[in-house]
Amino acid sequence: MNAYSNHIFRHLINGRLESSEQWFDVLNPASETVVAKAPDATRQQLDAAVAAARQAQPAWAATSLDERRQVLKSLADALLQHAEDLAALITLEQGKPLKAARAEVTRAAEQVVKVAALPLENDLIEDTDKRRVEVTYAPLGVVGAITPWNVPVMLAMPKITHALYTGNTIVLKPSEYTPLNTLLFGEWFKDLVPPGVINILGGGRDLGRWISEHPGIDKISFTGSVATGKKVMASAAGSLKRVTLELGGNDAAIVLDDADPAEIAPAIFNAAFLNSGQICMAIKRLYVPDALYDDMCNALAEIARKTRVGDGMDPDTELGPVQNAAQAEIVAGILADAKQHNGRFLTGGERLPRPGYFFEPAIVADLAEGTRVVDEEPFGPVLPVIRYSRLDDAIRRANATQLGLGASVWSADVERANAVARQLDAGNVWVNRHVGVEAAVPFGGSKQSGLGCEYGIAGLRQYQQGRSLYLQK
Ligand code: TXE
Repeated sequence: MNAYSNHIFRHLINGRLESSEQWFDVLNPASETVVAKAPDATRQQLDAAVAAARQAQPAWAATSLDERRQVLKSLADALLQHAEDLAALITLEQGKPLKAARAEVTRAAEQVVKVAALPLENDLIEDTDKRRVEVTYAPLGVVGAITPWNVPVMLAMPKITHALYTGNTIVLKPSEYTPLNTLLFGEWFKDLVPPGVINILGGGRDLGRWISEHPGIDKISFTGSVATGKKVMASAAGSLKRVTLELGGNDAAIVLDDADPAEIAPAIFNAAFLNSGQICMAIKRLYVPDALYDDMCNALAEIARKTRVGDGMDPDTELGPVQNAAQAEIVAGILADAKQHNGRFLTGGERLPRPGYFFEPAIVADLAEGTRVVDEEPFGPVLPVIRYSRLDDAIRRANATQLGLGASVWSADVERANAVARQLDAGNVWVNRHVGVEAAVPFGGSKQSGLGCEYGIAGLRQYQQGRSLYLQK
């Protein structure tokens, strides 16, 4: 039993909480027991949500930016007001430590306000005696948003914010692994926005596909795997929907030979193992020069040994479980492959023999490209430390992947690090840090890590249709 066992989670459609014909179990990844049941939307319920969103959109678009800012602020306030309840539910269904769940809620609320403070102005291209050329921006209409299970609130709220701030309405589907938090805040949002402006539906892959295909939806904002992102794009092609895709990463971090391993190890460890490695822009490959290799491996292993793995509800826990059984299988397969290739495990390497999807954080040395742990995104608590002899070779290897979400360079000499940073092919490149999204800065991936971006003016523009106006004087 938990605080939500008897809670009836419902869809939010046209300003009303609606029940379902079918339900599915949502599991706690720390115990593999049922947290609660989630409603599974029918096609008719999706149609009703899309119709409501379409109907509500013109009036919503007619409100002023300031009014929309106020409404968005009220959503952020609702999250903060119920932060403890929401954080507890995130931990129950997602697994992360309660402290991290609280931080997710607070950060999501802050980002709502910051994104809704960005200026949304027309662009003036020319203003002469003869003519005025300007670009105006209108909402697209109805946005379909599909979110994953790793940081459910932190990924859903920006989609709501981008859509609403730019005058669109939204139909949102959270992951079937972690739908409860999103359905819960739907209950609080119900009376804070006009009916139909925000619609939230529980459901799985079928519902995701129906949303991607739906002719009444104008744009899809998707965060998830590369494989599913491609399917979404194919489904969206039918009505030539706009798409923003935020997909997986296999982020490289390159340590330069002047860095101090002991000093940088905590930040590198955190950026690799945060949320048990289940962050799209976590460090997933660490390139270290010969001279520092052993020291870097040992410094990371020392932190890993001290890190407490357990149920996120336990206040001592620093790393929770992997979120679901399928992901645990992927991680176990990648660990087995690393062993087969004679990877040297300084720590970790096994799934823990107890209920829940737990792994000790694994630091793996002596492997290179051609192994799954280096070539694929584990999305779990494992980091390969890869040796290099020449910096140009490390840069080439860091870039030699079909993914390009983030990358970073670590050095005591920032000038030198900046020069390397400029050579890394990724949507987001950091120096002496890794991971992080700022409201004013576009966040997107290069190559197969995504399409388009969110955040910043550029991110907001993706929710708008530009119109080039050639006005005569
Ligand atoms: O993601 P999916 P999964 C990566 C990570 C992980 C892998 C699989 O590598 O191992 O993805 O995770 C909905 N049309 N990331 O299986 O399938 C689905 O219901 C439309 C990276 O959970 O991409 C869910 O709401 N929608 C990532 C959402 O897509 C469909 C975070 C994501 O599910 C659909 C999480 C379809 N055909 C995992 N099929 C990141 N970028 O942060 C499924 N969905």
